[in-house]
Amino acid sequence: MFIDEVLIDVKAGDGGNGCVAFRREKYVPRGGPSGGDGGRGGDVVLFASEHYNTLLHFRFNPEHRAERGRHGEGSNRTGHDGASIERPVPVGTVVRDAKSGEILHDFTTPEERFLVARGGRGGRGNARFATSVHQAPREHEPGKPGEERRLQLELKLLADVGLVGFPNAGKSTLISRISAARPKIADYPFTTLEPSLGVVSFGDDRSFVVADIPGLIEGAHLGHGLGVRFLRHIERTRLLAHLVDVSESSGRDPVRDFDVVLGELASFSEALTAKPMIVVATKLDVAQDASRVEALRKLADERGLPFYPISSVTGEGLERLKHAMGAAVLGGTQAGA
Ligand SMILES: Nc1nc2c(ncn2[C@@H]2O[C@H](COP(=O)(O)OP(=O)(O)OP(=O)(O)O)[C@@H](O)[C@H]2O)c(=O)[nH]1
Ligand SMILES: [Mg+2]
Repeated sequence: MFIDEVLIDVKAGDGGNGCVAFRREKYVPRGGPSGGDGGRGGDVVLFASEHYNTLLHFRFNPEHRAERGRHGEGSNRTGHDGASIERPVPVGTVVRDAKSGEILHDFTTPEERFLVARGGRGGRGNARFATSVHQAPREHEPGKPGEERRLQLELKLLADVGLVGFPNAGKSTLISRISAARPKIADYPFTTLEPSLGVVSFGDDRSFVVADIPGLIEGAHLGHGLGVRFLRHIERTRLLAHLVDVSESSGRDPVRDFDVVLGELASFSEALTAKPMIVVATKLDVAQDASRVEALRKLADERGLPFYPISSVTGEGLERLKHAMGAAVLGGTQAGA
């Protein structure tokens, strides 16, 4: 199961209370105050881990509490600090305060750490309140409560190129041809139910990451099909590759398909439509009717978008497409190679 959004509750440990005590020893009359301070409560820390690809591990485990600080004791003994807890999140996780919606942190690199709830300070024991004119203080402080908050965790995959298009357009087939990813491929809509990533290597040891996401249909922003929530995974890409099936067997109008998908992208976020886009005509091997390909090419030309006809079956156009993607995300002069 691919879980990309969860709510969790975190609670740092409370500080331990300060203690009231007086030294009582044989032959030491009127021993001074000796109440120790409370220990500090433990923190709750999130850290980015490459071993996690989803937020699934939080699904049935939504509460995370750190240990409280122990109370201070007599003979000036300070209470032990509570142990902190650390929880892994996948790289690409955005942490929000669930109440205000404010973004608290955005995990972009492995091993990055972020404190989400600070442990409470321990209270001072009465020994700390003694002065020359106040030699038997009874003052002491309770520990401060640990921070407590509800967090919304949202995973946004970190990919360079996002594949968008209608169901059945050939997105998964393409990623399986240009990377080692092996997503499910089948001749029916909505084969892909969750996003996946593929690493594409090209040139001399250079590589970039492509995201395959579920297909979009008209009204996806209203919840039709699988909806548009997966689009969050391509929000951070630098390039969108818009795949359009130009084969006859699809029985679809490539130009109309293109505009429908564009409309769905726009209704999700204007920022998506502002991203650089390339148009990829797919299934060239079964596109006998050249007019469909040409209609799409014309549309791409009119909008100033680069156009790449391919066949994932014969391999036609794949090298060129790969290099165009690489050049767009990594820069350099590889385009059209
Ligand atoms: N002839 C031919 N068939 C292709 C080509 N690319 C994909 N197909 C076929 O088209 C069908 C759909 O391919 P997928 O890669 O699963 O399509 P998708 O865009 O990932 O579809 P969803 O996951 O449902 O959104 C499969 O039967 C593929 O074998 C191609 O270049 N030529
Ligand atoms: Mg697919």
